[in-house]
Amino acid sequence: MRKSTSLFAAGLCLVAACGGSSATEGTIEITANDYSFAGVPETVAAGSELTLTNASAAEAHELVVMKIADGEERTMEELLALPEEESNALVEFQGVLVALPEQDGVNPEGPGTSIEVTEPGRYAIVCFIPQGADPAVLEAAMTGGESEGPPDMGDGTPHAFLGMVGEFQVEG
Ligand SMILES: [Cu+2]
Repeated sequence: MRKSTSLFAAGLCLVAACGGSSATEGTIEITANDYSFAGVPETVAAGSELTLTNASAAEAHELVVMKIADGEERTMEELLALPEEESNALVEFQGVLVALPEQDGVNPEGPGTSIEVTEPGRYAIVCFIPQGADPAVLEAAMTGGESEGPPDMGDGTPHAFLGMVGEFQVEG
């Protein structure tokens, strides 16, 4: 019965023009550049899926999606500047897609090429891959299977600190 209720709600939405809400829904295609995300809507409808396309020919990028704690109003810059344990306690990991240069993002830990956002709230997207990391090392780690620990991606500045962050709101 849930299904028919939501269909009914969608019908109402059409008639009432949805009160001017402009939440983007469906599949949201985010593009990674060196070093920023493009195509990030301000508001996203709950149940939408995020995908990642890497437009860079040189760098690998990732899309880490985190839900920010309700009531948290500091900017992404302020949250990133906090000690790691403190910022970790303020966010809830939702998923990650990794994209090699000029490729689409895939879940490095299993099947899947998208991340669904279901709960309303404020979300952060971040890329933590270090600047200058060798995409071949990352690719080997993703396809290897017998990797021990995280791949050695060098000690470059994580892209997040070069501006590769974004945020959006999920509306129920
Ligand atoms: Cu990146």
